[in-house]
Amino acid sequence: KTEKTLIKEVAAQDNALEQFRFDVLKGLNNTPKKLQSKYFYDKTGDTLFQQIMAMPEYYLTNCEMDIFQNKTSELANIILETDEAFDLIELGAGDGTKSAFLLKYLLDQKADFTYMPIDISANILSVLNNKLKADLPELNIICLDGEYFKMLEKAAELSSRRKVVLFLGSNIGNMEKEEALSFCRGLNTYLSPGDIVLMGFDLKKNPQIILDAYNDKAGITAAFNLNLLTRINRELNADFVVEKFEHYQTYDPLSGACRSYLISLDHQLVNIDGQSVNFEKDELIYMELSQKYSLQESEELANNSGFETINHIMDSKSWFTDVAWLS
Ligand code: AVJ
Repeated sequence: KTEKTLIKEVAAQDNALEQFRFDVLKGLNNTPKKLQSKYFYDKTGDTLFQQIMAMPEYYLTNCEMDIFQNKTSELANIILETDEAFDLIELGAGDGTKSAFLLKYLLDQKADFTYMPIDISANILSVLNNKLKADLPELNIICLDGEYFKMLEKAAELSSRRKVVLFLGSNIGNMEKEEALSFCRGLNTYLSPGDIVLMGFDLKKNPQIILDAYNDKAGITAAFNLNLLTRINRELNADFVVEKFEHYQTYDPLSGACRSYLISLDHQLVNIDGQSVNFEKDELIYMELSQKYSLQESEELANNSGFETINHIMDSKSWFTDVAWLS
């Protein structure tokens, strides 16, 4: 590495920390108070999310695994409709457990492609990279660590071939519906006619099943939310007493919005990087949205952002769907 690229990376890190500080202080000075769930994923957060994916209540991963394991050829046929070489860009790749099935299948078919996983966590990308280097040594892989659109831009610079974009796991659910719409419109501007998006939607279903997935008995989801306070303590020199906050989860079956909050159990003052933030007793911090969709709502999202729905593949329970869109 040249000295120049090293300096750039340090600057990018400083920038990320400065952005984190700005977003946290802005969010906690807002009414109602809120924090962004994209900040859940530090090293501990990555591990907690892997534990969530392994919980019996968190059906999402099992459902999408069912699709990637048992309907691999259907997924691959959408991508291999033309035999032109392509770049496979994955937004929010995480540890890539599901995508690995598709990657292996594509390699077995001798498809010519480069895999470009994008994630906000450099930690989970290195986990992914090590795993794929060992399991699929013949795979071409370029890891991109950062925010979706910044890294999409990088990917677009690096790629001159047709693009297939994976956005799995119901990551889209973390966006409010209007945000999801502008996100999909933005995504489409990076694509050319004929490019493909595969997007994972968690479907509306028995509301109790959804609530249970985000309100597990073992308290892992609670720990996942509370860990952001610990991260703020460490990285922003703050003094949250984590025990003085409690996780609270809601699901509204009419709108499909599943939301998590932290409740302040006392009146308390928290110091963040020299600034004091007041919490009333019972005051909430809004933490995360995990939006659920009907199949029809997913199609409306496609239509309103200039995509054509070409296929959708469901798990055996019809709880989750991976939808294929054509740009
Ligand atoms: C990674 C955004 C898909 O919203 O279901 C899991 C994160 N939060 N349990 C989701 C999450 C609480 C997850 N996504």
